Amino acid sequence: MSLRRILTVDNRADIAVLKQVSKPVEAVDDALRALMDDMLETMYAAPGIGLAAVQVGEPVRVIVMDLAREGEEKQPRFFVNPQFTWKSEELFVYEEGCLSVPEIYDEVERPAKVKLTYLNYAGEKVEEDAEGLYAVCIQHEYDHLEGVLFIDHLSRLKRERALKKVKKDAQLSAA
Ligand code: K1U
Ligand code: ZN
Repeated sequence: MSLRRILTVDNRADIAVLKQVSKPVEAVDDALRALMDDMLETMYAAPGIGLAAVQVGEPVRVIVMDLAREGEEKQPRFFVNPQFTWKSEELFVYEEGCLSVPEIYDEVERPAKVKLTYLNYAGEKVEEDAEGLYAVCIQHEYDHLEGVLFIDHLSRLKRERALKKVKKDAQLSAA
């Protein structure tokens, strides 16, 4: 397993990759499992609760997640080719963050509950209901597969302020 670099929005080349629509996975094989292992290690190290493959420069439809709290046993989850089959009309607001938009947190409103299908680490089809943080996180990560960042849900003013801050922070930490 190895740690991968997480692409961030202070870098123009990284933005071009993050804006891509990720391609469907054709087979859940050992090469894909190696990518998922690297993503999980990278997510734990960041630390984060979710990560999409495009965030490590691989525009394929793969997500990893672990919503276990500190001190709880790890609960890694792997999603290949996820699809939503239903979204509630009821909405839920949550203050989101993103490893590709470091140190920016803001409220995003999304459907409170979703139903989804995906292939797991073994390549088996899973159908699941999600609510609470699980629903928030899977929708945030699914957005990455479509080239959408959580700041794209904010007003133009807030998005531009966020991008400016991320760039300034990156310059300061490089100096
Ligand atoms: O960049 C990402 O997609 C990961 C992101 C996932 C996420 C967070 C909050 C709402 C929706 C989606 C993160 O993990 S940001 C970091 C974070 O939330 C966190 C880090 C350590 C402990 C607890 C949370
Ligand atoms: Zn994100």
